[in-house]
Amino acid sequence: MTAQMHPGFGEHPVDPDPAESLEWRESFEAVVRDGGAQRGIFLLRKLQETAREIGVLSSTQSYSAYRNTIALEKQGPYPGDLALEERLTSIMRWNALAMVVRANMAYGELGGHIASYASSAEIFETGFNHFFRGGEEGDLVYYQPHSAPGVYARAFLEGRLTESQLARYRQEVDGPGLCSYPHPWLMPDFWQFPTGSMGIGPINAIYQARFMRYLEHRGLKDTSARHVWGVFGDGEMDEPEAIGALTLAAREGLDNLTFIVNCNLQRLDGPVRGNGQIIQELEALFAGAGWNVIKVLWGSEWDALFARDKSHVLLRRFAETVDGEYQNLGAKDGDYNRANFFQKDPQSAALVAHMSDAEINALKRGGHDFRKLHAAFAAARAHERQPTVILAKTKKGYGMGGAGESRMTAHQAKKLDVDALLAFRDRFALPLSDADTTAPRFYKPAEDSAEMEYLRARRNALGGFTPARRRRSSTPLTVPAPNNYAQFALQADGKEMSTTMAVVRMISALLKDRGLGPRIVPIVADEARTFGMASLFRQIGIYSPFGQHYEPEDAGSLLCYKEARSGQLLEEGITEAGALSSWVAAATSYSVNDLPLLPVYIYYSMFGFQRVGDLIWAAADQRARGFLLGATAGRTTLGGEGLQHQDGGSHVAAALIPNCRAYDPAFAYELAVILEHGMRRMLEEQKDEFFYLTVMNESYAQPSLPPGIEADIIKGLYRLGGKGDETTAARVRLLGSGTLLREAIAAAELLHTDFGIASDIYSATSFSELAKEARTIERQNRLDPQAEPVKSHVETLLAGPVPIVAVTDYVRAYPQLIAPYLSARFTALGTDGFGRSDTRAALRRFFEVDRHHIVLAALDALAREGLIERTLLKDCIARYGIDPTCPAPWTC
Ligand SMILES: Cc1ncc(C[n+]2csc(CCOP(=O)(O)OP(=O)(O)O)c2C)c(N)n1
Ligand SMILES: [Mg+2]
Repeated sequence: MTAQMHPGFGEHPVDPDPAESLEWRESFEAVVRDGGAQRGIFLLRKLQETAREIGVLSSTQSYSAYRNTIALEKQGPYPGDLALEERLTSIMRWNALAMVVRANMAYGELGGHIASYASSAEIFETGFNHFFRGGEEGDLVYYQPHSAPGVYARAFLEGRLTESQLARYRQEVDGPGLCSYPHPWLMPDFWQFPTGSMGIGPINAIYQARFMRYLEHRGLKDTSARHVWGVFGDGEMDEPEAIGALTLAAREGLDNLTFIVNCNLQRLDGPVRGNGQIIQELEALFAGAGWNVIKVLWGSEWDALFARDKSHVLLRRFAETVDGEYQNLGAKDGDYNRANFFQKDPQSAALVAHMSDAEINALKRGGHDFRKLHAAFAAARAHERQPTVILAKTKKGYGMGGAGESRMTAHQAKKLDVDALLAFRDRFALPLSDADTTAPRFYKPAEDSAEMEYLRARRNALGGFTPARRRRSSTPLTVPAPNNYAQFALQADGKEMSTTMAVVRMISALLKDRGLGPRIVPIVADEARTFGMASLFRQIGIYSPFGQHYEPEDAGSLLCYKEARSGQLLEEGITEAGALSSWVAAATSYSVNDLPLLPVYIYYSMFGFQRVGDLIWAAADQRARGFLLGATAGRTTLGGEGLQHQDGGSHVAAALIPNCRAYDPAFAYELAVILEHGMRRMLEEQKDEFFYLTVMNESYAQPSLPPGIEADIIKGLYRLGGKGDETTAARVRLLGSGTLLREAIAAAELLHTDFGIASDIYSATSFSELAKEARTIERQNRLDPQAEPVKSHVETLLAGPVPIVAVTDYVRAYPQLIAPYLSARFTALGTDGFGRSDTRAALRRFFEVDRHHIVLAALDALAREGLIERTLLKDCIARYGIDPTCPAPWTC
């Protein structure tokens, strides 16, 4: 090892004076022998202090030696039947492998992973046999996604999945197949947590554990017995989400949380840290974040070697070995390991001199050793006041031999040839004939075999099977009547307010409802004041597991910053990913806890679908029910904030999520109608959908709800009124959503007074809802050619040839969602391009979505239809001072 290698974990510079080093080491050992460990630690601390004082050390080393954290003498006796568990694990391994191989023998395109579960089988089985509690109040386990075949293999033995389901792994379309990764949407009775997109599992697990505490502290549910486990990959830990919330878990003392990171040292393409040591790096990271770290690096076979290694040569050799080399050693045989690991140092060579190559080969990594794993899991479960991470060192593709074990290409291996299948069978002593092995057939021991009885007994002792998911809550929530919380909006009588103010007022009122109030979970990411929610601080309190250990600066004020153990508001700080994770924990509580809740997360709409869109996609997969409120929405309505804040796209992104129902209401009464509808759908009818509502901070006169339009508001479009003579030929239809509806109304006025053109005005509360229904009906008509074609709401309401101009504060793609269903000329105006800071009026002029540009677009449409002279456009440009030489907004 040279000093030129990449600095960091695994670095071990050449010792310039070994004799002097030895003297230091011997005197330290002598001190500890005579004065005890405490004395040794004291001296080390003093040395560190001195080193810092004289400037040779800037910080302390934040990781420990490369060995198991739990010493042999602390390991405790093994409480299970090792032989049976090993046999069961071999069977799981086999069935998981057979599932992938069979699918890919039939259809090479299906894919799947063998090597990941092969490396984590012992980790999973330790959990399943001893720790993961099942049943209604069981533990919550976040499974590494591409180890799903192992979870299916177990469910097969448990009698929860059939052989034909296993045979349909990754073939879901025509029958009860098994999905690739954990997807509650696709297997709603089985998977609880979607983890397929790396990083989402870890952050969701942390906030789930935190949410368990929230429920407990608020007196909503006793969750004290529930533990949250997450099995993740070492490569996955590079995802910012995976590690972004570690400090929260430590800060809030989440000892109900354990991560097990399967450190097989590899990810998809190659080693996670070829030139370093991922385990040491993760130890430093987790320990630094305040976690309890347990390393499980070496199997029991090493114990005897460690006992004889008085000079700690093994630890030195481990420290010198980088992960790329560990992987290579893992792929090779005992003789290679002897030559390239042990014989690098005469002392370590001597340690294994008496061992055969086969015995060296059999020195396992800790993550494949039930005894070591069990000790670590038990220690994690018993540990108090901190979350625990178990760093388990394994081999990727363990047991796959030349077909994958520690191989660079292990992750991609999906097929095994005949010899590899036979070798796997032999290595794990599976009772399969050659024909059954090469088929390959699934294997299930007889129901009355010792293995099956053991498996069932263990699950019984742990309260039932896992994973298992509840579809509906047993007691749905009742939604209060709107006059209890939204009267001011329904009968607004022209009062001025913004839709943000309106929604906050409705939520504040709902919070006071006896039944629903306590079940509302308001969530903010450090923007409560922005949205006028500061009064909630005192009204419901900010959740803090520690209460409030200080007198707030504003104590005594009506808006004072009150933290409380029973606080209801989740004030997440500046982490949209964290806030979204809290939202999903609350939004799936109907299933996870049989306790329906109504989470309302209000945030800067730009930092939602765009910033944490993948977390929202996962929430949709998880069948979340709740409200996402995209506040300060729209690219021109949020005046001064500029390019990174002004949202012109979230409605397009929301439209891509099948069970997301998104609305861009203009008026407070629209909002009230949608809020009520959403609550009924999610809480009373228990529909697995969630609502995205954009709300704005522009204050304007709010009309009262006209009679009879509630259903159309929900469908996405209603006629608000008209301007001018009903019978004029030169007539347009103006559609607007959100605050831009008001520009459409103003444009109708101008068209009438300045050009004598009549118009109909429509409020489009949701282009995505309109499009969703229209495409459903389009398809229905296509598939039922005998029947008279049915018309969708948008086709009915906007029938005929009168030109249509639609304007929103979003990009044109949003209103264009309805274009295919219209027979009239359709013009969409929108805010395509980068935002910038200025006044609303200036921005609307810039993006050409103000009343003048709407008039111009209407005249253009009418001229193209031959209904007016084109010269009117020139008049319009001149009259309103429109600069035709301006570059297109999306080019500047
Ligand atoms: C966000 C995201 N990026 C990429 C992938 C594709 N992917 C799936 S598994 C994998 C490698 C995982 O390595 P690691 O976390 O170390 O798990 P191992 O299989 O080694 O246990 C990758 C890149 C993904 N699923 N999600
Ligand atoms: Mg890995």
